[in-house]
Amino acid sequence: MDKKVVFSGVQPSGGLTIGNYIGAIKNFVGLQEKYNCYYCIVDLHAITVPQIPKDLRKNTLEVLAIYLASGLDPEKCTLFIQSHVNAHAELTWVLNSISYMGQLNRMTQFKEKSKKSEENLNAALFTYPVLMASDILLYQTDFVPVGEDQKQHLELARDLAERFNNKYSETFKVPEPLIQEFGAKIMSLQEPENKMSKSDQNENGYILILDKPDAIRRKVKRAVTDSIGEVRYNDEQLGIKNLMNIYSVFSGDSIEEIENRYQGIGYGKFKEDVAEVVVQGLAPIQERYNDLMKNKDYLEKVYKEGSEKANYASMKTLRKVYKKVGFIQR
Ligand code: ATP
Ligand code: LTN
Repeated sequence: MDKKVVFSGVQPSGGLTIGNYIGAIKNFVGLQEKYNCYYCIVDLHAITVPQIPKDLRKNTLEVLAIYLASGLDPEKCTLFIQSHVNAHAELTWVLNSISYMGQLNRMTQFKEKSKKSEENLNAALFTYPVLMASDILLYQTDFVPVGEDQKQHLELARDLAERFNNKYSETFKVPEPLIQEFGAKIMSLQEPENKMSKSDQNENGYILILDKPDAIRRKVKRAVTDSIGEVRYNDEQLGIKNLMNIYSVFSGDSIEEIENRYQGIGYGKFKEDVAEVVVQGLAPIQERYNDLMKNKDYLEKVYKEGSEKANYASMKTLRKVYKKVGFIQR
């Protein structure tokens, strides 16, 4: 009955990359056996950058189908769409009232994304982390599995929980990040000093979970490496290091095994093998994905049942919050 709670979310802001898969979704699957897990498709977050409505709808279902195809089971965890659960936007408003502009201004993701938005910077991009804190805190979450890039946002969620608890009395559980040691940051294939990102202008920088085998082979072949010519795991060879991480995650082989296997063998053969393990690893997910996308009724059933469960759980917390801040009960 008293299982610990896990919460995480993925934005439907475009095709998901193997970075999203390795850093986040793959780990969601194991956690559903032991914890009470909520996995959300955060469409409210997605509109902090411009979206085409028709694509947003399509991408939202796509994330749900990828969740399911990766092994998330709606009998074991709650899968839902953020905009279907009103409490997320409502708690954000309350938490905005205790958020400091200065702290939000220091968020790396805000600084980076605001550089990219040329003219009118929108306010939602600024309060993005407050919405993320609301997602997490509504479910009295214990653990939040995310990639390395979300660490700072999680710190903010913890701060807001503590600040609210101190101001109004104990209300929120203070969540812990779950960031794996390995694969928490998959890098761009073109600029291995930057994270692999689905919003990258250059499509050779990322591999999508739904990329066709030929595309995967082509992208890995073009991946930036170095002139050293040895498959070794170190920070002088960021491109190779990244490919080794990817290889290791998809094959299950250790870094040491990979180093030994490719001693004295050039990058050409290594890259071919990396591409092959990725192709093989993604094939069953792609197959299940294609079947699921043919069954829209099933997808609808999953997200409707999910939002009912999420609504119930989140309203419990929101009611407490409203009472504590002094709103009259409806
Ligand atoms: P964008 O790249 O468009 O800014 P994103 O992929 O970072 O978006 P989300 O889709 O919300 O944003 O990310 C979902 C999860 O995937 C998060 O837990 C995030 O930390 C993780 N993630 C994203 N990119 C990587 C990566 N390159 N390596 C590891 N984990 C990643
Ligand atoms: N900001 C996250 C996505 C996200 C999230 C969350 C992750 C939104 N709400 C709650 C964990 C918990 C990102 O990866 N870009």
